[in-house]
Amino acid sequence: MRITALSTDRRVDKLINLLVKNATVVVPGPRIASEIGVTRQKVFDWIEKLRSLGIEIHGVHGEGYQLVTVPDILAPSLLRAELGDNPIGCNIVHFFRTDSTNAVALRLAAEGAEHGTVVVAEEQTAGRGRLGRSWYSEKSSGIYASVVLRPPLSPAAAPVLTLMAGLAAQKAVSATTGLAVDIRWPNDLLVNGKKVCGILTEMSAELDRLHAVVLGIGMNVNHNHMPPALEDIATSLRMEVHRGISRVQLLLALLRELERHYQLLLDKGNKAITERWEAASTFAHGKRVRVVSGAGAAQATTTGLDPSGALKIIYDDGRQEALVAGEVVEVK
Ligand code: BT5
Repeated sequence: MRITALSTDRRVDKLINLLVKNATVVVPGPRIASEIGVTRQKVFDWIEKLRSLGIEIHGVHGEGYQLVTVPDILAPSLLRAELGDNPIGCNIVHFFRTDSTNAVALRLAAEGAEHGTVVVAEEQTAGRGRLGRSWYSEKSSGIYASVVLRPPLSPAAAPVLTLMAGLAAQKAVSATTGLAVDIRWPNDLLVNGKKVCGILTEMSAELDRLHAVVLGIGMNVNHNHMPPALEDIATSLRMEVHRGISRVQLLLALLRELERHYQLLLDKGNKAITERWEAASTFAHGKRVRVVSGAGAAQATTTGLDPSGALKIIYDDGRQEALVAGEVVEVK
C-alpha cells in the first residue's frame, strides 16, 4: 500500500518514541539526529512542530531535549505498542492535519489498504458529517479517526456495522471517563443530552458484497468550550468531567472495543449487536421522537430495533415504520 505523501513522516514518530522512552533524561540533539537519520536543524523544526500541538518539551541549551509530560499525541508508535495482534489498528496512518480522515481512508481502501487500517489526524480542515454536513475538528482536542473494515458480509449488513461502532464508542467513552453515555439512533453519543461523538459510515460495495467499509469516528475530548453555533447541542468529555482525558488511552479503548464488537458480530450475528444496542440506548423503546425525513417531520414513539438494525416507530396517527436511515430528535 502506498501511504499518502502528506501523512506524518515516520521519522517524527521515531522522534516522539525516542523522547517517550527517555522521558526522565535530557536526550542530546546530535544523538536524536543520528538515531532518526536527519539533521539537527530538522530535529529542532520537528520539536517546534510538536510544541505547537501543546506537547511540552524542555530544551536545555547545548545539551538536548526532554519531555515535560507524557505527550497526548495519537502517534502510531505510542498506539501500536499497546494493541498487540488486534487486526483493528494493525496499521496506523497519522496526520498532523488533513481534510477528512474518512476521505483519506476511502482512498487508501481503494488502493488496497488492509482490514483494520486506521487513519488518525490531530486536526481536520474538512471533517464531514452525514448528508454533506460538516464536523468541527479543533486541533489536538478531539479524536478524528477512520477505520477500514473488510467484512465478509453483504451490503445489507451496513446498518448493523454502524450500530456496532456506536456501541463500541459508547463502551470506550464510559469506561475511560466514568460518564453515563447515551446513544441516539443511529449512533450519536450523548452526554447529559449533548453530542460528544458522531459516526459517519461510508463504503464501497458491489451488489452482493461489501468491498470496504470506513467507520469515521469524531469525538470531542479536551475542548474547553464549543463554538457558539454548537454550544447548545454539543459538549466535550473534558467539559463534562472537569478534567483532561488522555486521547491516546481513549483511542486505544475505542480500537479494542471495535475489535471486540466486530468479532461479536461476525461470530454471533446481528442479534448480538441489536440486543446490546437496545439495552444501551434510551432511544430504543418508548422514546417520544420527532422523525426528520425528506417528507418533513412527524412525531412518533420508538418500539425497538428490527433484526437489520432499523429503528421501529409508531407515528402518532398509528402508522408504523422501520427507519433505515434518517434522523430522530427527542421530544421533551
Ligand atoms: C456525524 O454526522 O455525526 C458524523 C461525524 C463524523 C466525524 C468523523 S471525524 C473522523 C471522520 N472523518 C470525517 O471527515 N468524518 C468522520 P451528522 O449526524 O450529520 O452530524 C453533523 C452535525 O453535528 C452538524 O451539522 C452539527 O450540527 C453537529 N456537529 C458538528 N461538529 C460537531 C462536533 N464536533 N460535536 C458535536 N456536534 C457537531
